[in-house]
Amino acid sequence: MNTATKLSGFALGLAAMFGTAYGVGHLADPVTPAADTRHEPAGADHGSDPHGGSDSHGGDPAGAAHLPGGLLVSDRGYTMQPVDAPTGQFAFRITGSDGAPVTGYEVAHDKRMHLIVARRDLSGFRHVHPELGADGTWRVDSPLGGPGVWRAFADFTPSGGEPLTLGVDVTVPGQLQPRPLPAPAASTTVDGYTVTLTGTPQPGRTSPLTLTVSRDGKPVTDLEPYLGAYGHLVALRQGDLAYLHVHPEGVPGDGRTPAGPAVSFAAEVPSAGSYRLYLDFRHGGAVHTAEFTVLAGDASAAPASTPGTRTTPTAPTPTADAGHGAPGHGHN
Ligand SMILES: [Cu+2]
Repeated sequence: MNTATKLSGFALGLAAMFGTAYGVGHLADPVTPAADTRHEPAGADHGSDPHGGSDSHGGDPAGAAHLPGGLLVSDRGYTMQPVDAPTGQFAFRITGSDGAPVTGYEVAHDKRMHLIVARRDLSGFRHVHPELGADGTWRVDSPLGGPGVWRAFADFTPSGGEPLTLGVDVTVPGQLQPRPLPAPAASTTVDGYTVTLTGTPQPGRTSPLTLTVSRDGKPVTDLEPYLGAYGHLVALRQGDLAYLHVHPEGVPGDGRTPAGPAVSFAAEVPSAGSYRLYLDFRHGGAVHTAEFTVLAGDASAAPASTPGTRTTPTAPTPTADAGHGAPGHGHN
């Protein structure tokens, strides 16, 4: 058996054992092509290691039911599969438990499919709406903004089913320039608008978050409905990009929800830590995205801020760890 075959077989074994890590380990390889060689000593240990903890990390169905959205590429029988697309496009399918592409979807927030992408350093957020082909393939002008490993989230509801968010890693080749996560701030600007955040998310309970929009020092009171609301808020957790779609309070035209300047949300985050919030709002006929970093819960509990190191070619060890599944797995 040549080395390449052996390593490839080992990688497949890892993928089978740590199904949820497959997307990271597999798709990170083009960015860090040397990663496979680092598996070899680990693989040699693997055979003699009783490896007692591994079962608790692999595909626990009860555990998956309690996970935040977007961490799994396959859940409840549905799987997100990127497919080849012409340059400049992004295409994927959702397959069902029979392996066939799903073609029936419910409309939620005005659309049958919400595709959200962010690079793994939490930069480059985009929220777009692909078109469904008769063969079950979703296509859209590529929202992937530059080199790196991106997380693509499909937020959808299959016909007759429950809402589901699947996530898959997609690699854009090229020289990666990781960006540090911006520091927490209560105010940000985008496209000439100033957006101010009040409220702090608290783990395990619903917390009010209010975003207030102004322009040139004046409150904006004529926000335009976008996807059935005056704002859409997505939160991504630093470290694993757990996905939270936060629902606004009230809907346009209900007689009590103002068209700005404040848009209110009820947010519940799954843990303390750093999150990046992305508010989509519509004004002047265009959709704008305001971004914030927030610390949820006890700030001291936040993980060390080392964004980008996992996908930096010069920092191979963390990337190799990512391919081995959950931190603390102990596979050394
Ligand atoms: Cu959407």
